[in-house]
Formats: sequence, C-alpha cells, structure tokens
Amino acid sequence: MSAGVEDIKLEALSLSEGIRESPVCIIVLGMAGSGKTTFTRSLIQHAQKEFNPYVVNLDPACREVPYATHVDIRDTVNYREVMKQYQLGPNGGIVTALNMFTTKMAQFAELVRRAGERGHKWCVIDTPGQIEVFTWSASGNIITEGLATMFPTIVVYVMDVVRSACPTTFMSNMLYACSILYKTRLPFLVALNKIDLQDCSFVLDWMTDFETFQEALEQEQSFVSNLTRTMSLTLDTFYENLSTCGVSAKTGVGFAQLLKKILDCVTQYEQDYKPVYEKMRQERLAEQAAGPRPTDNVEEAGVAVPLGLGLQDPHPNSKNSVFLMAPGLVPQSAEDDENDMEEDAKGTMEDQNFHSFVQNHLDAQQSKRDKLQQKQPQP
Ligand SMILES: Nc1nc2c(ncn2[C@@H]2O[C@H](COP(=O)(O)OP(=O)(O)OP(=O)(O)O)[C@@H](O)[C@H]2O)c(=O)[nH]1
Ligand SMILES: [Mg+2]
Repeated sequence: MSAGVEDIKLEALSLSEGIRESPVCIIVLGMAGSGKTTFTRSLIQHAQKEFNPYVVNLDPACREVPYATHVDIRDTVNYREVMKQYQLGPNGGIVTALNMFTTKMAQFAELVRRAGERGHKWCVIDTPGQIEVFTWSASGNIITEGLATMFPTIVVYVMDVVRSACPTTFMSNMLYACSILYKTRLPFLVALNKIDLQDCSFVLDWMTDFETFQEALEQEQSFVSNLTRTMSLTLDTFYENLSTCGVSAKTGVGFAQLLKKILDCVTQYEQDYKPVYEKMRQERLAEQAAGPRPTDNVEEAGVAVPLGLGLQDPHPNSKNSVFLMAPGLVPQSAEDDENDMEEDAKGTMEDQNFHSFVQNHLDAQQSKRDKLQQKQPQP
C-alpha cells in the first residue's frame, strides 16, 4: 500500500456520520519491555483468519518490528532526524515524532476507515516503549479520542507477570493501568503476558482476594508496603471492572481466550462507552458549528516567537513524499544505507569501547590483587 497525503480525500470523514461498526481499534499499551510488540505479532497471527487485522506501528524509535505493517510511523517521521534537527534527547524525539504524526491524524483516520471498508475488521495499534509518551502526551490523547469517536476502540494493557511478581511492583503497574483506564474511558483488557515463564494465577488471586495480597505484602515491611496496603483497598473497585487474560506472546498460549475477551470488550464499548463518545462527537460538531473560539486565534493569544529550529517536513522516502507506507515496500535509498552503515559503525565502536572499558577495569583489579598478594608475608 502506498498512499500520498494528497491522495487522501477527507470528505468521507465528516464527524456528522457517527461511529462506524468497523474496524475495531485495539490500542496496545504497556510498560517498556512488557512485550507489546511481540504481543501485537501474536495477536495479528491469531486474529488473521477471522478479523483480517489492519496493522499500525506507532513506535518511531524501534529498529524493526516482527510483523508486516500497513501504517508505520517510521515512514512518516524519521526519529533520528527529529532528534538531530531539534536537538532533543530520545524521549523528546519520540514525543515530537508522535506530535508530527498526529498532524496527519485526519489522513490516518481516513486510512483506517478505508481499511474497514476493505474488510479489515480489526485495527491493531502498537505503541512506543515509553508508555507515558503515549498516555500523557497531547498526541496520544488526540489519537485515542480521535479513533474512539469514529470507531469502536478498546485498550489492551500488556503486563509482564514476571516483573510483577513483587507486590509493590505489581501495585505500581496496577496504579498505572488504573490511571490509563480513567483517562481513556475505554474498555480495558489486561493481558497478563509471559505466562510461559511464570504462572499468572497469583495476579488473579491478588486481584480477587485482598487477604492474599496482604499476606504477600507482609514480607515487605517498608513504608512503601504500608502505602501499597492502603492503595490496594482503594483499587478494589477498579479490579471489579477489569477484564484479565493470561497469555504468552512468545508461544501463543492463551490467545484463543484473549480473542473472546476482546469481543466482550467490543460489546462493552457498544453498550456503555459508545454513548459517551457519541456525546463527545456531538459536542465537537457543535463547537465546529460555533466557529473558532477566541483563544484559537493565535494572533490574539500572543506573539509567536520563532524558536530558530526550522520546522521542516520529514525526509521524504520518494519524490511524492510517501506517507504511511509499509517498511518492506519502501525502496531504500543509498543515503539510507549509508546512514545505517554509519549507525552500525557507531554501535560497533560503542561495543568496543565498552569491552575495552570492562577489560581495563578487570586488569586494574587483577594488578591490585597481585600487589596485595606480593605485600602479604609468605607462610
Ligand atoms: N518468555 C517470553 N518472553 C517474551 C514474551 N513476550 C515478550 N517477550 C520478550 O520480552 C522482550 C520485550 O518484548 P517486546 O515485544 O519488544 O516488548 P515491548 O513492550 O514492545 O518493548 P518496548 O517497545 O521496547 O517497550 C523481548 O525479549 C521478547 O522476546 C513472552 O510471552 N514470553
Ligand atoms: Mg515495542
């Protein structure tokens, strides 16, 4: 698929049309390294036959994704270039890349709408490793709300059960999940991932039986555990509304059950959440009809000061500025190859530096030990 921005007509996207039936948008969220990308790959495989998923990668910083994408943020924004041009660190680079992508939200939504018409029943969206980039940024909000006011949308929160075996880590993870649930106001499914490494029954016990969680906390006599104890009481109501499913994104165990739970969430969206988003859509329509608010007028709001960073469009992949193209289909230019080689060389140099640093350290330690031995009187 190769669509240029200019090719995408937006008339069909009028807000007045109401929420469509498909595709169902599944936003995959979770802490860094919880297994979102591996989970996305497995979900696509298991849902392929029945739901023909439309696949979206919104992580600008990942090097490779283990699945074929229909829309990939990396084709719209060059994350490394963004960091270089705006002198940003990795997190600032990801946020800015996502902001740039969001300026094309209308076109993105139109692609999703067309995918629905072509028979894609689901749209699976993988998100950046740094969860807060998506959940606490304006662009994450715009993408989530934008999709939820146009299509049935649910959140799947991937949780690493191995990392959550410690009660306080478990509680932090749950608090994060809870805050996302209340922020997004969407059906929420927790995928308890990596059950090939650790059984997830302890999580279910902790969530359903307060006493069991208290017993686990008894082991940890710290201020944090006291806080966690109080928190766990508060989170009881949150757990009641939470759907969970144990899976292994690596082996595929649990995905048959997960697909059923996703369908339950879709029903939940239709029954409980759709009216809320429907209302939101009506409010947007009314706002549009009323015209721009005074603060929408930049000139009235203040004087714009140039930052001197020269905002430019990302480096185009082709002369028609290929937009939202699957990476496998993008012809790699010689320049890209050179950049990759440069990056690889940098990586190798870093590796070498690191190894020589470790070696020097070991040598220094050894010579210290030798000297000490020499000083000690021989028996
Ligand atoms: N054993 C096991 N390993 C898993 C599973 N799911 C993911 N992993 C491993 O966990 C690591 C992180 O997986 P990713 O899919 O990259 O996680 P992610 O959340 O997308 O990571 P970021 O995008 O960097 O935050 C990888 O080494 C995976 O192979 C699983 O179900 N079982
Ligand atoms: Mg990932």
